[in-house]
Amino acid sequence: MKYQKEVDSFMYDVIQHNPGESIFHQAVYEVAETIIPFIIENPKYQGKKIMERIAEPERVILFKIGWKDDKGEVQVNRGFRIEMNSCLGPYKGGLRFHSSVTLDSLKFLAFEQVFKNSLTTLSLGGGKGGSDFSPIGKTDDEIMRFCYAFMSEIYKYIGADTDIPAGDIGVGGREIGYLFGQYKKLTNQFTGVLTGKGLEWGGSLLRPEATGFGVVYFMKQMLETRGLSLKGKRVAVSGFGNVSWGAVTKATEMGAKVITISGPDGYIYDPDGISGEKIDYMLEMRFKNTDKVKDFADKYGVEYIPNKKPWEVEADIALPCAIQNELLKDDAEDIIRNNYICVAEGANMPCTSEAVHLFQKAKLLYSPGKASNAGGVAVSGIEMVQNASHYPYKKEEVDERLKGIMSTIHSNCIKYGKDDTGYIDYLKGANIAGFVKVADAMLDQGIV
Ligand code: 2IT
Repeated sequence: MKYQKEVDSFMYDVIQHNPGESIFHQAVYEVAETIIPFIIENPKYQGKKIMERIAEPERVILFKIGWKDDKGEVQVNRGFRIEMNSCLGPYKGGLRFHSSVTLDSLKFLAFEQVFKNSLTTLSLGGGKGGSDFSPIGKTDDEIMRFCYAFMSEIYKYIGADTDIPAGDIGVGGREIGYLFGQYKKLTNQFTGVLTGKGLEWGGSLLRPEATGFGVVYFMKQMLETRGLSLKGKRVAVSGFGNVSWGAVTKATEMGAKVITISGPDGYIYDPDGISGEKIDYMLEMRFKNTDKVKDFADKYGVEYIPNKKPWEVEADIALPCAIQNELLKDDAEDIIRNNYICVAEGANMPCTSEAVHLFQKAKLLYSPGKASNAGGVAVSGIEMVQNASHYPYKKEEVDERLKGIMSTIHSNCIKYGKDDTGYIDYLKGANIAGFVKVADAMLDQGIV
């Protein structure tokens, strides 16, 4: 690759400066591969250490969370909020409650969020937070006590114009409710400090669906670049949480057939397509605090394949909607061998760098999460607008705005990512389009 030496030299410093943070290194590398060459070819962005500054969080808050479980035993968890970049607006990004949460994984997510939020066209900086607390196997009371303990520390740093958390893995409407209740109690303020709120108390219509719907709107446009439509296409989805649920709902509604969902325990194969009551059951599973998709197979008598991933089935479209680095080189080889047309990321960085390079080499339609899953944070931005104006939008209004934003992101990916042969490198396009806005704002705001 042209400028490989410059990319390597940049990465050498990032790795020295952030030892042991391999997921963060991976996310920065995936951006550096396209942005370092872009900076070299655009003198305006040189000499200001812009990428070095974007890769450095503006602030990291790390704290202890003590709480008691139902047996009265003391539990200790670690809480984080990474305030990554506020050039475009207040820090914005979800909270993840999952056993895999570390400073490393949240720095990767916060870094991705900066580019994603820039792509949404809204005024949103980037941040991310969470805890290594796992809701799996916990009772509702335990989750409530944990959320209160988490908020008792983090409330000092967040605010409707400062830093606005939302949900992510392990944090849905229930958790946002407990977090909001505690914020209100501690500050005596009812403000739009969190998004993903309940509809009756400041939430936006379609926020729960937004990430998955956005993925499908984006994927539809990807197919259209090749003159294809979604109708009748077989879609393999991974995960069974919020993003998967939204994606399954919208893909089915638009005439595609979703034939898999998955969990860490394996995947289910439903050749007739997941629809109707089965989609609603995905929502119910969340309240069981389980991460086993087998439960779905048991209930509906569909095939369950333990310890395997969906990509071994024959399908047309892959939507990885579970977690980072779930789709490895071998899986990418399965996808290419099975002649999939399109891979659109619903999760954040679910495909490893090796997998992404294989897709690009095979000229598959491939989009990174920062582009295709930006619908979630985009509707969070729309929730903030509704909160600030104290005026709720209708469902159709939110849906139109979401469609418009996904379409703008798609156009921007083409603008910066289409090569001479007509192939659209969505990763390159998303990186450059996201970078330009942030970099221009940083140049305007000086060295702070
Ligand atoms: O990864 C993501 O974009 C999210 N978890 C949503 C963040 C938000 O602030 O709505």
